[in-house]
Amino acid sequence: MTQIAPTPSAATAAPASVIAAPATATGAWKVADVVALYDLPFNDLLYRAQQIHREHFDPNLIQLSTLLSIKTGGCPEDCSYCPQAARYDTGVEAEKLMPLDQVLDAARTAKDHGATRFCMGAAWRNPKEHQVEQVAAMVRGVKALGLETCVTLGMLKGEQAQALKHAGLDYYNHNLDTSPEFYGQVISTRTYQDRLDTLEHVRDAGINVCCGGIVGMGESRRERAGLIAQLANLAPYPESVPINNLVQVPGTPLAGTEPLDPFEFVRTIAVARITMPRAMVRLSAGREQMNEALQALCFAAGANSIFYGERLLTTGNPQADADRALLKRLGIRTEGLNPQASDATTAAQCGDACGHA
Ligand code: SAM
Ligand code: DTB
Ligand code: SF4
Repeated sequence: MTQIAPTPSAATAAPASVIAAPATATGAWKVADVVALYDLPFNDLLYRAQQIHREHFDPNLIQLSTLLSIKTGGCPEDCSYCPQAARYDTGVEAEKLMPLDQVLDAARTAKDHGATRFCMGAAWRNPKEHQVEQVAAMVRGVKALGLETCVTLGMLKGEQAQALKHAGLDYYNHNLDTSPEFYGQVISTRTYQDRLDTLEHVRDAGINVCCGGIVGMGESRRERAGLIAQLANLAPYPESVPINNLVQVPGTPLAGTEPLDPFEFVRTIAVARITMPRAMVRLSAGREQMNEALQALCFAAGANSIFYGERLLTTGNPQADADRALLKRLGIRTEGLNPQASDATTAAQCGDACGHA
């Protein structure tokens, strides 16, 4: 039975009893229940998301995560959204794996600017054994700076996940990207099950799972709900859920897609927060195309992390000083480094939103 309250008759009725938990005996979210969340009046949805957010997190604290593309372009996959797929003419040139010292320089700079998480991405279908070793060295070095580490390298085998765990990796990012129903319209070179298998290897190795998706690819609301239901029904659900708004890159098949209604993006954040209460919900790609008011709504809906720094992997992101100014106007503080970390600086533990640059 779906736990939706009857429509409140009085204008003052608080929507406290709208869906807050999966209705099935197994605790699984049905797509219909997630659609019902999406269908709530906007204010009711945000109210519920705020309540849940406040139960588990400080609503005025976010994490700054900096991304680095350690291996850019030339990817053999056909992900229709991706500027790094070799088969699309996007102007992204294929590069070799970045040397360790350059990666560590970038991580130090990110830390000096106030990031506490560093995510390294590689345009691979899957890494080879020697590449896992090279990335493991990067993980060790970045971790030694006191930063939280995340990598996204494509499909992983069980032993590869274990090697990364051994290097101290905190999170592995591998997105489901969209619902199983819409998936075939976006990617043909790997299956949904391939993605679930990689997530299982990551989970089994004891690495935190970072798994989310992209909206604005022309999917329906039901398909967005299908993605969220898949994520929320992973057992356990991911510790980290990046919600990307498609960055339309000329040359990719998805360039020219009708942009998503911005409020639908905010709804997606809210629904992710409600269905995965303790996850870090990351307002990820697409921020450069959002105005400040929209980003503020995303924080109100339960987003508690952003990518910070002028570049995502190959596309742009807001300027760091503009982000710091926005957070300051909103009274949002940024997470500090763990003081136990080997090389943590006091600057990064500053309690206000001024940034540390
Ligand atoms: N190659 C690896 C893989 O796909 O598993 C890791 C890197 S890949 C670029 C990481 C994620 O970035 C993708 O799964 C997708 O969700 C996101 N992404 C890529 N291009 C994007 C775009 N144009 N807009 C929004 N998100 C994008
Ligand atoms: C994720 O979900 N989004 C990030 C991160 N994980 C690796 C990547 C966004 C990429 C946007 C397109 C680009 O810059 O190439
Ligand atoms: Fe390759 Fe990853 Fe881009 Fe897909 S998303 S084309 S696997 S880099």
